Amino acid sequence: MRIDIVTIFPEFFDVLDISLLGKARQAGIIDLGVHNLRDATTDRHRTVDDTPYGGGAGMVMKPEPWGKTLDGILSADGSDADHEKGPLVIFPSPAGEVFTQSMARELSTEEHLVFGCGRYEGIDQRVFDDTATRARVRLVSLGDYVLNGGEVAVMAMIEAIGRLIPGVVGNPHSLVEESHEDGLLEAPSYTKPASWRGLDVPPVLLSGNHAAIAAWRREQQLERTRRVRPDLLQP
Ligand code: 6GU
Repeated sequence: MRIDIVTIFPEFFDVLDISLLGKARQAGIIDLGVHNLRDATTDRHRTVDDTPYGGGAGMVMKPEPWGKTLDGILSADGSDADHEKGPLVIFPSPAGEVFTQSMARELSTEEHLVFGCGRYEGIDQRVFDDTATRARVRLVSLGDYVLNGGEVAVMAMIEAIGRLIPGVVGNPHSLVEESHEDGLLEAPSYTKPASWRGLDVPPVLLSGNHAAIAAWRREQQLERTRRVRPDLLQP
């Protein structure tokens, strides 16, 4: 998968060199490009924002540097009028659709993702409208709270998506038994020692009875989900 990120803080993404995703890049599974939005400015101060039309607090990101940067990324991929295929452009935004495990799974099958990180009060609306004439565009939110910019959100999305790409996580079975894959929270986990600080591992897990263990885990998942996230159990 090819991933391009547009940001005014390219150093933010230096950490993608390490850990699981760093290995995936070395293995050629993920090809990452980070683009500094300010490289597409023409003035001495490398200005990327301006005051909002109609007034109001804060600053809005100007369209021209976005247009120039996205033109370069999208034309390199031969994107054209056929936007069923080609790159998918994602703008992290608290005004977007909520990112979920099923969205991560869907996005992990894309060939080319482009993330546009906004800062300040947002990006000029025409950047979304213009990009949508050439590519699929989605606004995506991590949840109902506000971050200062899209960078942290993009980091979270790339980690969630990247680990679902075949070959990135060593043991694919570890992806099956985790929270949200079956619509429930995961069961608690234990390892040795069997007793620690007076706390014992639930005896069923030491029983060797695989059917009983599976039933216990299922019950734990249901109990946890009912208690912490009843919204997940609504039809
Ligand atoms: Cl994707 N961006 C920003 N700026 N704030 C957010 C968010 C995204 N998701 C939740 N809050």
